[in-house]
Amino acid sequence: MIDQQDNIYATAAEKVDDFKFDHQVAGVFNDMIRRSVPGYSQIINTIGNFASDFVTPNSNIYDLGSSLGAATLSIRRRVEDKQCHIYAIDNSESMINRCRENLNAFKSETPVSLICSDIRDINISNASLVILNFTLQFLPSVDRDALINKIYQGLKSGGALIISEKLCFEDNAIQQLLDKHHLDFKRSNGYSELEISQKRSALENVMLPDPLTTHQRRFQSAGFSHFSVWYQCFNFCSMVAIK
Ligand code: GEK
Repeated sequence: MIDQQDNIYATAAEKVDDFKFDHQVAGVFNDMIRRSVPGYSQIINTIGNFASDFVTPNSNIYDLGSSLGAATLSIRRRVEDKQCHIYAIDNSESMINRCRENLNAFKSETPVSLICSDIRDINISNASLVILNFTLQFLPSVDRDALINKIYQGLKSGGALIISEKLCFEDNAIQQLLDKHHLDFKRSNGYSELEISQKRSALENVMLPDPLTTHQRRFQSAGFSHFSVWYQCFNFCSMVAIK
């Protein structure tokens, strides 16, 4: 598939609407996420490596908020001999349609069910690996504990949740410092000041990052035995929690 360049916010809008994962975003998503999220490629690649660590034969794998299927593809390559079933779930029909094209571009023996649904409405069972790669931050805050609890209940003992998020910081000096470096990262990837500020307005009410302490509290109260940050660059991090 042709990787279109993200210039959605390049021209000044009279009013910036709330961000939506619509047809326009799905068309440029690959470029958008790589130029906006430091470490994205490394995280996707490492999710595949985690699959080698955690996926057990005849188990289920869930990619929640799968977008164009980058994590699903990274995992699928590593589990061909495990008779697993991958569930890739996203509530954006545009994302699901493009994801289907991406998955069909590669041959595989591992079945993938692509489901257009809200991740709050799906069942999780017999899971050895669950991925929430930059998805939880888009859920209303009040629904986040319940989702992490549901994931814990659906995981097999020894199974893992990999969750990547933008973080916010209780310490204002750290918040400002890491935010500044993230903005520099976006500038260095060719985003203009206008694009940066309009995208920021669009996301303001839609993407609400938690501090690390909230994630840790959630893992603990869900019952996870082990959890740690395994990657951080500026205000973006990825964590692993093991049942
Ligand atoms: C990747 N994981 O490339 N139910 C289902 N899907 C949802 C919901 C919901 N309630 N809320 C948001 N989404 C991907 C990147 S992007 C992250 C994930 C970002 C979906 C939404 O449609 C979008 O595709 C995805 O979650 C978030 O590894 O854009 O920063």
